[in-house]
Amino acid sequence: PGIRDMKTVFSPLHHLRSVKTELDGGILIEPHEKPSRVETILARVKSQTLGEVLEPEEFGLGPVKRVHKPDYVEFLEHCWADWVAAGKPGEAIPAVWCGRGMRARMPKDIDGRLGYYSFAAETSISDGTWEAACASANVALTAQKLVANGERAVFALCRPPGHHAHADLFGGYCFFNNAAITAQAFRDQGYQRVAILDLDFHHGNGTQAIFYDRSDVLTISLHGDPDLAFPHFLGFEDETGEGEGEGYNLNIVYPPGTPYGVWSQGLETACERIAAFQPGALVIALGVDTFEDDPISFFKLKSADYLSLGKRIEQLGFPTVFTMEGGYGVDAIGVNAVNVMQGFEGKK
Ligand code: OKP
Ligand code: MG
Ligand code: ZN
Repeated sequence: PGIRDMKTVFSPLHHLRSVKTELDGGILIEPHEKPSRVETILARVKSQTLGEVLEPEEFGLGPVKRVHKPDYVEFLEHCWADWVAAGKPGEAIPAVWCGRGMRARMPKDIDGRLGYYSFAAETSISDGTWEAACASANVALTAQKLVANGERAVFALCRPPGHHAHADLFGGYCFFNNAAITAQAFRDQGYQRVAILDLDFHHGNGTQAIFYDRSDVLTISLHGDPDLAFPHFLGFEDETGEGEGEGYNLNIVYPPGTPYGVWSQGLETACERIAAFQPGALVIALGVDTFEDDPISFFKLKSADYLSLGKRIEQLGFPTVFTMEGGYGVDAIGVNAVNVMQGFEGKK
């Protein structure tokens, strides 16, 4: 297999995640993270004949539980049924958290458990969320298996996204951390070092937290300054890892209006760090919400910039899995995401 026929893994089961609500600005809006996002990207994969499109294999919960806590996985599986059984009229939305000075113990009541297992309120849960989250992890794990079996790079067209999910927290539209699950799968198959580079506009807080005290998985994220952008409570540049992991987390933050010419200097810094680390595999948490017209973000990347970005990642020379993260609102997310792959392939 060459690099000129990149495979895409995609599951139609993503449609099962079809919540009607996102809490935003004090009202419930139609979610930004909606099914048409990945259908737009898939259509572009096909119209550009990027390469074969495969459905995922079933990996079960084993590789998911290598990253996520069993009680969290159990909570997600039964959350919607528990919510309905409690007689709630709408979709499941957390509304209470363990604030400073309160006790971080898990309550029995579904409202209490929703708060215990989340860090934000914009991510509603309804029927099918669990199934779609499982399918999304299977998409990533299928891409991981293909790369472990010799593919140079594979595009995991995941939905829902994953990089905000911690070992036992959902939020930011994420439930299972697909990039972290992918990296851990490489580790469990004997890869000594794995790097995760998060290019989504938002900080990959879940990914950072999962590997924060480890030196075997290098985590790097470029993102909007958390003082001004979600997730607000993690992602600052003084977060460099702890214990064994000291020096193995790197955050590069940018202000509103950042264009590719500035952002790409951070990409260069990230690439140099990854090259020094010499991972056996690379996972790119790919968001295209860095685009100038993204409705919820504030960088100014243009469509052609995604070709350059893909080319730079290819130059690193490591076996690579791309997991799809954010990118909203506009038809251009198809062009932009696939431009990364075509830049990588050197086709355009
Ligand atoms: C998910 B991913 C907007 C607040 C932001 C959550 C953003 C989640 C982004 N009013 N809400 O990283 O693209
Ligand atoms: Mg990022
Ligand atoms: Zn994002």
